[in-house]
Amino acid sequence: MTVTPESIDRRSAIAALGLGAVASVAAAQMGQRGMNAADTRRASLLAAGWNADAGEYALPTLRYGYDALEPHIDAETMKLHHSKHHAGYVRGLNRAMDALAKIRAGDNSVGSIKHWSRELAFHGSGHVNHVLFWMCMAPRERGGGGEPTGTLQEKIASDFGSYDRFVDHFKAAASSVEASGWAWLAYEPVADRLIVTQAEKHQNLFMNGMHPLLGIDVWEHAYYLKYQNRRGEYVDNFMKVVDWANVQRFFDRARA
Ligand code: MN3
Repeated sequence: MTVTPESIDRRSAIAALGLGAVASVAAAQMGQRGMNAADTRRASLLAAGWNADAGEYALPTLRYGYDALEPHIDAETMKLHHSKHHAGYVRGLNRAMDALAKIRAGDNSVGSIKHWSRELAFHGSGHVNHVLFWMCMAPRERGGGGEPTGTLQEKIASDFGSYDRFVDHFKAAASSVEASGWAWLAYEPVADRLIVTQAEKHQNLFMNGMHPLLGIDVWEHAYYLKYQNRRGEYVDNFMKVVDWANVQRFFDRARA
């Protein structure tokens, strides 16, 4: 493959955005199913939201059907959320990347860099957050719900006091995000500490350097069709479909 400044930019972006964790988790699972190395790499990047053949970000296919998280997350919400909202962030991210490349090439005014940088942060974070969000959930018959086990369980108990205290903190964070945003369980590697935090919109208030592990989307598009203004009830139901095995994998990779 020819390495161009453009491809370096995109590869750097995908690493910085935190999608490497998803790609590596997906690659491990695909490798176990007997795919060859080249196909595993292509498919795992696609699972992380990057189409290597087209050289652009892409909407990943969900690992489960739109109705698989019923009754906790309804099929209509899942379909709109994935096929319309997430797809829109993918388009916006590719558009911003293209516009910035044109500016570097001299085809666009540098005066628009501020605008496109903001678009990049918003749509890029929107894309990454949703890739992680879908990976953080699973139907009950495929391991969704329950509680974490192993080193993540131990770390949660040590950093939050207990799993129940973590859940109280996480739910309070998710319930109190002002307007549209997210709550995250994240890992801060310098202090070797788990943190619960919020983000407004997709990216504001998030601390650089943290590795996102478990995120809940609390934009109204994530729950309003079923739960209307009852965000707390949505958060309770989200906890019943958390894929703790994948969250553990993100934790392992963040700590590696
Ligand atoms: Mn969303």
